[in-house]
Amino acid sequence: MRNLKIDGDRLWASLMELAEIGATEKGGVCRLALTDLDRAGRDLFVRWCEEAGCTVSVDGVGNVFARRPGKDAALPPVMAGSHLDSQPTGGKFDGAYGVLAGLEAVRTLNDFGIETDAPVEIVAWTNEEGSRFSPPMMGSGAFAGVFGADEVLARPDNVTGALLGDELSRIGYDGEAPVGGREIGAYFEAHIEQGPILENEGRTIGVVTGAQGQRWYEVTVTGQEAHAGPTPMTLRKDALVAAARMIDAVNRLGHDFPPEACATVGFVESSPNSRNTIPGRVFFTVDLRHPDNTTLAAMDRRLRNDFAGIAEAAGCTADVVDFWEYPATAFDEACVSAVRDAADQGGLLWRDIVSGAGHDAVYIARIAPAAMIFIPCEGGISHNEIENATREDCAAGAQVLIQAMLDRAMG
Ligand code: HGY
Ligand code: MN
Ligand code: MN
Repeated sequence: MRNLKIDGDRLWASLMELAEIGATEKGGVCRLALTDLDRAGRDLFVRWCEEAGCTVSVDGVGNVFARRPGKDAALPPVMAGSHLDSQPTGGKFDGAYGVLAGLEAVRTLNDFGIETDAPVEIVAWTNEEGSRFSPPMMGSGAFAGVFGADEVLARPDNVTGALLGDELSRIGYDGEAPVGGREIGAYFEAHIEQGPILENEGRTIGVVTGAQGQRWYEVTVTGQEAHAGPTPMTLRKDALVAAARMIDAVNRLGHDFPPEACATVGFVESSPNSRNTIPGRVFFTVDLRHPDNTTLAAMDRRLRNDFAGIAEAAGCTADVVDFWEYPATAFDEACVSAVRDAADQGGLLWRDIVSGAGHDAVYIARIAPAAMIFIPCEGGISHNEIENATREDCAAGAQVLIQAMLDRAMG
């Protein structure tokens, strides 16, 4: 099994063909979850899987599974996958790479006529990004029992209010298969690093040992609308000024817990958004991350204290809602070792790394042995249309993926 070579050109061609769906002018993709473009990406993936001889099923929250039979159907499948939805200004590789690297593994097993002991499954999870519908990782979260399926189906589009379940049936991916409740032998997810470490160190493979914890908040700052002209500066309750100071405090919080802490405000709505009315209400989101749970809790306390002081000084109130969180997560040591061994077999330069981003593997790790494989991305840039990876690194990551999968799927 050591000399199974994946076809890097075939993988690259599939990546570039998928990237045409939702292609943006700057070379990225916009395939927001459950839009017509997400449907088109799913349809292409399903066609490719069926052409590769897989049996495709869709579960009640739209997760797509492509199953390649093994000698023993009773064995839990070895699974590889990621997500097909993207950020609004996303790139060609985030998510798509992990799904198509899984497909390339199946295509390669077919090329060599390999029959694995355990079945192999490729999966595309619904709404990993959490951009259109929040929180992220909903498909894998429902499969792992973190969210109820009905809870997921009832989530509204953050802008239009359209329900996830309605959008799922509109695009025809409201599947019949049960959501979760079945054993997975092992789960591997190949992904671009989305950070600068591998590229800076000239390494090809990141052996992902786990992922940092995240805490998401929804904040509503309430002041008082008033006329921009006759209202003296000293009498104002300007919700946007208070929010601006809080946003700056979030950034300072990230800098104050170096070197790993991350703190971001990515979504802001001000109302009434009129040029000559003092804003009375501002809604914004906060994303805090850290690999150590104790430090993440300290960041949480600091955030609440900062916001309370800023709101009071501005004559406003701040309602801070805990929206979503998961603790720092460690991956399965046997799966992580399988990735390390595969990278060694390939003579690739690798290093252990903790994921700064969230991934479906984090939730699947709660119900099955799971690990991830990172490859570098140019400048460490992701969630950006210029996101880029090389054909060679994509092939190297897929080669590590198939070897790690075989390590778990053969006897
Ligand atoms: O936000 C994340 O870490 C991932 O891209 N959903
Ligand atoms: Mn991703
Ligand atoms: Mn992403």
